[in-house]
Amino acid sequence: MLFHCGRFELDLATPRIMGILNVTTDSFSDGGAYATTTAAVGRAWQLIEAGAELIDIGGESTRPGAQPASLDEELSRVVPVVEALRDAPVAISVDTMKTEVMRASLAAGASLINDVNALRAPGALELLARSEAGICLMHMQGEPRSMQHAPSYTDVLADVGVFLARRAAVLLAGGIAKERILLDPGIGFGKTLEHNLALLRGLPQLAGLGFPLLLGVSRKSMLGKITGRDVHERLPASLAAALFCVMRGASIIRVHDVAETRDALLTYKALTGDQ
Ligand code: 7PM
Repeated sequence: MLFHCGRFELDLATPRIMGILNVTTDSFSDGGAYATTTAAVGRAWQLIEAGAELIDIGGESTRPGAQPASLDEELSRVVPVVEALRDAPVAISVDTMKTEVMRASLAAGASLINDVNALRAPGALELLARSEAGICLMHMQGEPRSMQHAPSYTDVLADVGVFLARRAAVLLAGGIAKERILLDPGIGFGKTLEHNLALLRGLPQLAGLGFPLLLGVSRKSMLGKITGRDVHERLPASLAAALFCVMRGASIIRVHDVAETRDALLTYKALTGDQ
């Protein structure tokens, strides 16, 4: 299945790596290391050289408890970086919930909108319907500030699946081509460890919705709970999670550690003999 992502067409028969580029000041793992445009662009090229085929630029920390960034803050952090990368040989994705940030990012050359709020902001769907960019629809229960207070579901896999199927149907009804849509269960976004484990074990069921899956588990607190490791000591756990996600049907893996994940995926592919 070919994924249409702006000027890029990605054959997702082979799992792809999306490198994370946090340009926030309080991101939970890079702690503002790339808060200036120059530093961010330098990091993007490091990720590209390491094998990332998509770069996800996030200007608003969605850490549990994080205060929302202002529109101006988010625009000033993200747009210059997207512009500086507009001719890069990889798809530039912007991780945002704000329609105005989506608009400015698309104008600056972004090929993918990664929306943890699944295009529910006013005007977001209409904006994307007038674009060719790819779209990732992610599930989140509540909002970043409060989502981890008391997550609860009747049946987390069914509930998340229904939400994603409904959002995808709304996009299709809005004239957005199926080939532009990715689905993501939103690991860590309003979920307990048990909820996250159920979603990961149930990926084949989510893949059955008929859209490629994007998964972000890299360095997340669920891995800390399992291993007892601090956020910067979670590479082995992140690699194990990445391979598990690919084995269960994920097409795009969103990670901090691109070179290490690339080697793990190449080894996995050689061992399974899959195409
Ligand atoms: C706290 C919690 C801080 C989570 C940072 C994060 C995803 C994403 C993020 C994901 C998609 C992080 C996340 N996670 N977009 N953006 N899927 N589509 O690990 O899982 O950077 S922010």
